[in-house]
Amino acid sequence: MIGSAPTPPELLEIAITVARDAAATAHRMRAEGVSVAATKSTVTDVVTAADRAVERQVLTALRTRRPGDAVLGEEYGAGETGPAADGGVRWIVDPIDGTVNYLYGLPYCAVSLAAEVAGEVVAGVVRNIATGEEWTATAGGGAWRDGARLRCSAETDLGQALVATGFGYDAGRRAHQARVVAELIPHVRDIRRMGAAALDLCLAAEGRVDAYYEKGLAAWDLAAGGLVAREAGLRVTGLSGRPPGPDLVIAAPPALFEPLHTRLAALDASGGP
Ligand code: LIP
Repeated sequence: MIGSAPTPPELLEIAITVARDAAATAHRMRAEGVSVAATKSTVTDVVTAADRAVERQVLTALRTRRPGDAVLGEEYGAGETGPAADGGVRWIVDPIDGTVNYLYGLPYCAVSLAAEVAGEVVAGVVRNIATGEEWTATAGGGAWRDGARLRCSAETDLGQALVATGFGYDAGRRAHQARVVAELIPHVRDIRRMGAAALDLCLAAEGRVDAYYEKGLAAWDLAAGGLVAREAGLRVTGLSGRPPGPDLVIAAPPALFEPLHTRLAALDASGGP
């Protein structure tokens, strides 16, 4: 690696340019008609031609702007560039988060792109493909949507909290997650299942939901939205002090974190298939 890594604002500028172009391509391909190209972990875990085309476009753009950087993507993994050099930059991309929504034409899907330096996410952008809403953040630089600085919910009563969550593609896991929701729902205001983790985290960042949790997220679902959420004041962790990851992600304002964490731990939210 030559010289030091760019600053978080410099990486964010690249991420925004690349994500906007990617979202435009996804939007155009949706208008032209989209179908299932293949399935992945289960028959309901679909990938469309647009997921692949958009990730390819992001890879090419990053290779041009930042030739030596590593890229980890949902569709092509890390295979295209290999791991990041020591202290180097790794980009983490979900070309279309909320692919099932995208397939059905529901306006809740996003391009998510984050830059990680020495293992820490330092810049991220989440752009809704249908609405054009754009959330950005840099480590220590705050979280923003369309030029407005974001602060998470000030709600202090879990019983009044609107909580977002999601379900996996495996039927057994969905059954376990549904049991957790069934036990949790009497103790919160209501549940929202909207279908895209990156957007759920961004809505929590600006208090359009009060909190979010989900089991089964991959790095690309979490990287950019997780930074936006943290920079807006949310605690974003796993269960029992573990880092946020596939076992469980909990994103909640400080006042709601412990009561929500206690309920989710008691309900074995990180358990099941
Ligand atoms: C989706 C996540 C969502 C989850 C879905 C799926 P994808 O990611 O964003 O939160 O509930 O099961 O994992 O597959 O659309 O990139």
